[in-house]
Amino acid sequence: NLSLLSRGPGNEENLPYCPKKSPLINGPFHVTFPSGLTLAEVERRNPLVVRGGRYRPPNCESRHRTAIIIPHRNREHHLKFLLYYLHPFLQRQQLNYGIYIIHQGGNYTFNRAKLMNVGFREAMREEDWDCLFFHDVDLIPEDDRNIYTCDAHPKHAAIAMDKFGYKLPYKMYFGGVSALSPQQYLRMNGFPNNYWGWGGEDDDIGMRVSLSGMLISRPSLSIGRYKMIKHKLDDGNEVNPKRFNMLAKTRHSWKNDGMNTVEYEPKIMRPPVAECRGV
Ligand code: UD2
Ligand code: MN
Repeated sequence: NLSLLSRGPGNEENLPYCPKKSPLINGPFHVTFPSGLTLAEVERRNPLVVRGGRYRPPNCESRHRTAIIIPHRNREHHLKFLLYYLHPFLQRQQLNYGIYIIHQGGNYTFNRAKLMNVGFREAMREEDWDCLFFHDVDLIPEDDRNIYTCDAHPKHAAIAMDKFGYKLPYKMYFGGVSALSPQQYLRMNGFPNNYWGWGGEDDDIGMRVSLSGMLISRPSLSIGRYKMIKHKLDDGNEVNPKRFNMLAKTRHSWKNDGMNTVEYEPKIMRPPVAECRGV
């Protein structure tokens, strides 16, 4: 019995598959930032989320296993709002999901793309995810028809953002929120490890997609809509002056820098259930 097997140990119920299209999808919703929101409130609103930010639909076997990878440092305020919207959003899509906050320790210059490689490795170590969403902490989706599953080609999901007037800023843009299957991610050797500070890494990633012979898939402009929480450039994430020189070399460097060279010292935080439910 396949549905029983795929549910894994500890879940003996034999549930039917969820419908191909979730009946809980509502379409556009209005994003606001309620004052006084706490993580405890996010937890209270998502009682079925368990340790490690994991969820599976209670009444059917999901057809999709999606990991959300969020690069993070000193953005607790944004993280709270993202989780407030993202948990219910993913639950309405009837996904089997896990949210991984990949926190960069210390004060050294921030490295968004390398954190994604770390997230990929740690998430895949834990579960055989069939899709990974690489998600800025400050981007809130505004339409739940923007389904968090993977396509036949790497997907750029954040196509229409308020900060760019809900238009794609340029054709090769791949920043904000993107989604790749493990096979797609490894085919392009993951993301670069050596972009320290702000900028350039998203274009490097976009170039890797085409250098490895893949196309970019996108939702429609009316569905791939996001609101970005307004912010300044963070301390420790100064603009990277080397970004243009580095981008000029990507076609030669991508095979020698990425998932095959990522090194880091992991420190996995797993607070007790009561503290981390909803995170
Ligand atoms: C743009 C891109 C982003 C990335 C960045 C250049 C959009 C919406 N996003 O974002 O994908 O390519 O340019 O690097 O255009 N972060 C922290 N702590 C920090 C610094 C960054 O958590 O101190 C994380 C966080 O998830 C944040 C992301 O890195 O959303 C990108 O950094 P940003 O939001 O400061 O950059 P932004 O908005 O210009
Ligand atoms: Mn931002």
